[in-house]
Amino acid sequence: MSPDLTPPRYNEEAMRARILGLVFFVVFFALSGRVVAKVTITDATDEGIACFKIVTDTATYFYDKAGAGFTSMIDKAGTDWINFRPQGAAPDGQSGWFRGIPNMGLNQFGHPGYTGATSTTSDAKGVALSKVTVKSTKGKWSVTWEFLPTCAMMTVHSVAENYWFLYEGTPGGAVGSDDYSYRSNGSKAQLDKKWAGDITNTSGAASGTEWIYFADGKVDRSLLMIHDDDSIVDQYYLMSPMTVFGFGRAASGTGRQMSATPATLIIGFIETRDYATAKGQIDAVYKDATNPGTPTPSLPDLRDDCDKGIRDHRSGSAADGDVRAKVKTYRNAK
Ligand SMILES: [Ca+2]
Ligand SMILES: [Ca+2]
Ligand SMILES: [Ca+2]
Repeated sequence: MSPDLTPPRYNEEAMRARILGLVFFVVFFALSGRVVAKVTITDATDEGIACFKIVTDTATYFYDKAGAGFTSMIDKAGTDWINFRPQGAAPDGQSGWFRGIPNMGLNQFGHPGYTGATSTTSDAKGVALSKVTVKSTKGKWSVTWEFLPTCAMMTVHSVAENYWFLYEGTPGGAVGSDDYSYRSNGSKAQLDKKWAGDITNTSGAASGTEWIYFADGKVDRSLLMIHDDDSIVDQYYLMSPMTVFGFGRAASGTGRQMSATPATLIIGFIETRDYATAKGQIDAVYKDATNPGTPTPSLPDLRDDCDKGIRDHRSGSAADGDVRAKVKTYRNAK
């Protein structure tokens, strides 16, 4: 047998690399065992209307295909926070027909119960996915909804006329005197109190946006809406028994004040009503939805990238820092 002429220093480095590789594998497979959040889309009927039903970890959404708006937004406890009801002598007003999200183009588009929009998805039905995308169009109106485990985000591509983003619904199943909202300027208001004025953002959460959440008085949960920051008036009032909130809603009347495209609206549930706690959750939802500057890679892609990084590290072609970064990215995405 020939003697090993490899310098001792080389062997030390090779051993160190092997140990590091082993550590990364242990960390990687420990992380791989965690549950991956998923989103599924199916065709369904809600309130007698043809919808997409999108089920996520935090909410179940029913999206009216022809109306391009939500008939229902159901929380983990099975409670509907919209309660759109088209039955009865339509229009059934604030007890049903007026309700919905985003209700963006009055008598035109983006409202449950409206007709004429075409909504499509190219995602597989009934299959767990990391994200689901639905596109809706009607004439010049064009939007895309992306459904993630934590929220749903609409991007408005084009509009036929001025619009607003409304929440007309029932926090916690019904509006109560114990329900309230918090805005990103720190203002709290009971839901029987009217107010108007552009929402600023002094919260430090989801900067570059203006946001509001509607808290139920009994359940520690809130419905969140995040919109691009602007200087356009926003308004809330109670049209009992439903909320009327609008980004871009004039202080009185039905003047729709927004015209910008592209524009975004994010909606979702947060599992708190406390302002300090909500800020952290809202920031996380916003980062999740936007991941600024980079496209959102799928979890399987991140996992493959992580796996490749570990292999490269073991073969000596990847630096410690690189493979650590890949593991961290994968872990954060989960
Ligand atoms: Ca309530
Ligand atoms: Ca603003
Ligand atoms: Ca505004």
